[in-house]
This record gives sequence, C-alpha cells and structure tokens, in this order.
Amino acid sequence: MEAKQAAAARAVAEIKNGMTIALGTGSTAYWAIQEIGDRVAQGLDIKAVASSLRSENLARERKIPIADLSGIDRFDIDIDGADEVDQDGNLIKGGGGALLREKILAANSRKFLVIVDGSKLVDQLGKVPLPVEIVPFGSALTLKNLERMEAHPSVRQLNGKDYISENGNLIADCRFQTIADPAALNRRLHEIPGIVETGLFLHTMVHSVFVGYADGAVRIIGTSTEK
Ligand code: A5P
Repeated sequence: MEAKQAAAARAVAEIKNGMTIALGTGSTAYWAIQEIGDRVAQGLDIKAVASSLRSENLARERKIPIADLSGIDRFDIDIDGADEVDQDGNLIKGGGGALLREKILAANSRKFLVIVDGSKLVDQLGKVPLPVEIVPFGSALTLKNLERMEAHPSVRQLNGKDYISENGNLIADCRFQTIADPAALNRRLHEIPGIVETGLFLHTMVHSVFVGYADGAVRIIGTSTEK
C-alpha cells in the first residue's frame, strides 16, 4: 500500500451510513474515492459531491451516488489532499487547479479531513507556488497587483495555452518563498479585486490531517474541533 493510499483509507474509515460527503481532487483524493467506492459496493449508504469533474467522473465509475449540491445544507465529511501542510495545520492547495470548488466544499463541511503523505509536511508554507484563482477580465492588472506584493506570479499553462479552471478563470501561481503569516496573506490577497480565491486553507477549517507512510502507518494530527 502506498503512503497516499494509507492516509486515504484511514480517513475513509471515518465515513458512516447516511453521511453526505465532499470529495477532493488529486492523486491522494483518488485513493479516497477508490476506498469509498469499495465501501459503497459493500453496502455503505452515502451521497457525495465532487470538487472537480475528474473526481465526479471517478466517483460515478465507482457507483458512488452523486447528490445535487443545491439540496445540501452541510457536508458531514470532506476528504481532500494538500500540496503543503505546515506545523499549525495550514495548507496550500490547488496544485490540481480545483482550489475554488475545494474551498467551498471544505468551508461547508463539519469535518474537513486532509490526507497527505509525509513529503507534504513543512515548517512554513511557501516552498510550492501558491495558486490564486483570478478572473480573466483585467487579469493583467490583477497580476501587476500581485507583482507589487512580490508574489512573482505566473499564469498557469496547459498544452501551450492558459489553463482555464472549471469556473472559467485563470490560475496565477505565486512564489512567495516563505509564508510567515498565512491568515494575513490570505486577507491581503482577498483585498485585490479580480482575485476569486486563494489556495491558502487556514488551520481553522481543518479538522484533522492524516499523514500516510510507505509502511502503511498513518499519523493523525488534530487541528480544530468539529464545526
Ligand atoms: C487540487 O486542486 C489540489 O488542491 C490537490 O488536493 C492537491 O494539489 C494535492 O494533490 P495530490 O494529492 O495529487 O498531491
């Protein structure tokens, strides 16, 4: 069992009959969806909403019942990966480009369970670029504002073209090097018109981080209480 799969399996063990589940995106969330699919095949009765078309398609393949988001008040559990986790449980997410939908789902979940392998743990966030979703209108101005705050943004590319998110937006990957105060940076970024959302997920929205290791062991780091 690989480390990501171990973390995913342990988090999925938290799911119980009757729950409404949010599904993350990425190579670790992939394992969670596979595990949930196995449990649904064994009779687990849940409904789910995915944070991306990729994850929704995988969930449908695995016969996980997909719910209409408009009918959901709150998710019982959201399971998703992360690109970096600092010592306080703050995250950088969005390497897969699904940060906006991921954050909407996480913010509306009683328990946001983060699944990572040990390589994602850092002392301070910022070694990986921070994805920031920006609207195409006026994006040159928004990028200039980001440059002024020394974000060193670059517009994400895919196959030689601007990457477009599932919400029709651009992603500016920002290189801050170190992020000493994630909450303050998140606030500053949100003050720039044109920025829709940032890949900074603060520890206050995280319930637990499940860290998987290659030998199948999983360390659980609790960060906040149930919402
Ligand atoms: C998707 O947009 C991301 O937030 C992912 O959850 C994150 O990039 C982690 O991905 P992996 O599990 O593939 O490392």
